[in-house]
Amino acid sequence: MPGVVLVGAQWGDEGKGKATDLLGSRVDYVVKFNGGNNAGHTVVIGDEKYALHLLPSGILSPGVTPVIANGVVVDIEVLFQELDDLISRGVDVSKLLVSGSAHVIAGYHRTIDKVSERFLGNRRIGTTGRGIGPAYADKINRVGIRVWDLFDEKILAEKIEGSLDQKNHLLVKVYNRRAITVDETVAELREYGERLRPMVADTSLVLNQALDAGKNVLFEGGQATMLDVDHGTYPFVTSSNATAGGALTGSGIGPTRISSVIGVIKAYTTRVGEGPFPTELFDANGEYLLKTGGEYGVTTGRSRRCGWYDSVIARYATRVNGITDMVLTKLDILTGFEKVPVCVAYDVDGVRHDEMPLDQTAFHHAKPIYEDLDGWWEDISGARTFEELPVNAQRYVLALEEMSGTRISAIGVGPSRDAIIPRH
Ligand code: 2SA
Ligand code: GDP
Ligand code: MG
Repeated sequence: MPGVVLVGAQWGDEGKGKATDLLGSRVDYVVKFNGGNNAGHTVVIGDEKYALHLLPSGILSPGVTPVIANGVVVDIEVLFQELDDLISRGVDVSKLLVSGSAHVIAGYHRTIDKVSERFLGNRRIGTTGRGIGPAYADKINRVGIRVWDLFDEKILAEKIEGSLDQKNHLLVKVYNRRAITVDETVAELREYGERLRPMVADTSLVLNQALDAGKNVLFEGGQATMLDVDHGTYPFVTSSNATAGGALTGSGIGPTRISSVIGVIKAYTTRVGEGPFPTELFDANGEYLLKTGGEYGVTTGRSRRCGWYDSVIARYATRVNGITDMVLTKLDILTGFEKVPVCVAYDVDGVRHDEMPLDQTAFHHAKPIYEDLDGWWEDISGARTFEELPVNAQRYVLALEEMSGTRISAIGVGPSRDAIIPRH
């Protein structure tokens, strides 16, 4: 291995949780490097279904040390809810490490996230309302609270005071809300401090030492390429770097540590929240993908918007992440279509674009140019080798591989841990 990054290649919910879990038996550390409890990763093990948000999916693999690194924003109450839920289900969570430099989500971040979305009206982002954007904004504005700060009440109160200064002005004068007091926030954050303390570590040091010792470390991206704050469909993005580069700054390791980048991509496309989506379907096919694919948000329960596979996005994701291997998921959901359209390029106001237009106005105007591939009718959920797939399903995978500019090294044919076809 030893340093492997795993990222979403579309707008999220590609099945990163399952892909991480699959690699779990081969890795020593699984690191969450961006985002927070906006993420929702589903892992199905036998009859048990786990929905993970703030915890890295690798926590379900015995032997793995899960790490919440510096690039994450941590809602401590949610962290302990998730931990308690896993403990009650018999999962060993004792190895979890949390970076002291990770930023903390406070109640006022959640409040501002929700009221500002309401205030934006039809310009809203469609956030998860978990306070992610406001917590990252504070980090960049240098008024954020870090995990280290929780252990010194005086410093904590000072920092909260600094952070609340402008916010209360905004909350009271603009949003017509009550002011938030320093004391209530100190009480909220201090409540969990003592329980958190034994988990807190210099995770950059721990990970670099692990890599020096030849351990395998998997960096698990939250959200996805098209939601990345720099490379996604800005402003309809999350507030962190969900692309491979985020694994470096988000965990304090250097680029020379990474040997491969795995992109997880669905055999069709989904998006939750607002923003442009060229291959989105508004017809019975979209409804079919939603229902058959069970495309509902793991965190908020929102219906995901559904559309066909977009190879322009796949090529873009390959490029901006340096993807070496793709895991193609949910091929089983495409069973039963006469033809399966795949977007090969965009028509933007009469001009063909083979590459992703960076100008967001152009991307809003992008109309997909489709190539129709032949479908298949057979149930493929029991296939465990490439050859067991119907010939048209094989052709679909080979066509996607060719169009996306990277090899497809594994194919998902069902939600369970074993429903996967390895290739290469
Ligand atoms: P935020 O809350 O500030 O990160 O929202 C900004 C945009 O990022 C999108 N986003 C997501 N998109 C897909 N999946 C996510 N996780 C959950 C899931 C989502 C859910 O796995 O299903 O339950 O609704 C996720 N998290 C953030 C979000 O929709 C905004 O477009
Ligand atoms: P993540 O955010 O990328 O981890 O993905 P989510 O967990 O939000 O959504 C992916 C959904 O697809 C989950 O319900 C998984 O159990 C499911 N899933 C993953 N791979 C496959 C697959 O190959 N086939 C099917 N049918 N479901 C899958
Ligand atoms: Mg998800």
